[in-house]
Amino acid sequence: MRPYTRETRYATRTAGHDTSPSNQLNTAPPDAGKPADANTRACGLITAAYGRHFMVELPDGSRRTCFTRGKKTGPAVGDHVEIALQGADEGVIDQILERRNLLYRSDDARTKQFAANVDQLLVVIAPEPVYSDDLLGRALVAAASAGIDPVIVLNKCDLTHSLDAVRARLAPLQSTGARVVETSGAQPDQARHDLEPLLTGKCSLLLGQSGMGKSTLLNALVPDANAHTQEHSLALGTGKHTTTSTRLYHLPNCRGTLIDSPGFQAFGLSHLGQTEIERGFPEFHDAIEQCRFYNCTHRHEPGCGVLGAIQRGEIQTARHDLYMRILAENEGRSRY
Ligand SMILES: Nc1nc2c(ncn2[C@@H]2O[C@H](COP(=O)(O)OP(=O)(O)O)[C@@H](O)[C@H]2O)c(=O)[nH]1
Ligand SMILES: [Mg+2]
Ligand SMILES: [Zn+2]
Repeated sequence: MRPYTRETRYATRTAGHDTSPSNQLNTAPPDAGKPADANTRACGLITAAYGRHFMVELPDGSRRTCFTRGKKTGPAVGDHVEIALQGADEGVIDQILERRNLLYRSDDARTKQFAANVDQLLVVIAPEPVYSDDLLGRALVAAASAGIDPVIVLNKCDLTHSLDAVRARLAPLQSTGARVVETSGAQPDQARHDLEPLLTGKCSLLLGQSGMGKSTLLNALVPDANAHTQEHSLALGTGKHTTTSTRLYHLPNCRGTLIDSPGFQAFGLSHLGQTEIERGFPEFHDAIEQCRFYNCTHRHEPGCGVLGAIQRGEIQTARHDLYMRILAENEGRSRY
């Protein structure tokens, strides 16, 4: 096992509000009066999640396949957990230590956790295949609501014939303050040069539609990622190389971690209330100050500052449409 620098990895529990669907597992407390035994218990970091199986990395760099007992939503990649050791290489996850944040999506039917304790969200887009403004906007709203800094990574910049068009498409978002970094995973040295300064000392999550080049960027930044993926898959009994689960990698060239996730086709945000949704639309903020009603929903109210700004061309109709769709999801859910 390759030794890692670990000065930041097992940070002490940080105070903060509980943003998770469930932060605690349903398990019995350790025997009263008996101190936690270093030989039977340990804290670790979730580096892969696959159903109810998890890969947990311990402070000495060893890894264990772990299970949860409860039926509730379990740990996410990036979670620090307390485990009961079992045998030479297994364990049971007893507790999820307090999370700084949790990025997840949700619809009426279910919640899908992306990762926990994330410093930075890298939303990967590309000129080809055509990316979705709806999904990009949703990822930015999710990041804002979880208190995670977003960066839009415009990949495949070597596709120069379609680059200007995609830059023009991004300009309105950029003018709202969204940060865009251009790179090309097809040129690994260039990708490392472009991205490593962003990644140093942080836990970053790669998110994006499939085909945008997430795996290519991961392989540029973590050259042995494929080997790690296979190692994980074998230990978790999931058979061959799989791209269907989320995994955490340590960056070999700079201090930091990178979480790779499968692509997504949907990004429901039905768990977000109006105030949280608004936070993801920074260009609304000044206009909201002008709304006549303090509880304005910016849909149809007279004297709405947001609707006024749209009329004057200061806010894009497409962005307001996205806001309305997310708000409708939230209201649809709260009816049940
Ligand atoms: N031209 C070009 N193609 C790329 C680049 N990055 C990835 N690709 C190609 O885009 C396709 C999808 O890449 P992949 O990394 O699998 O995307 P993912 O689904 O987001 O993981 C593959 O055929 C890659 O070779 C890039 O920077 N430039
Ligand atoms: Mg991929
Ligand atoms: Zn309003």
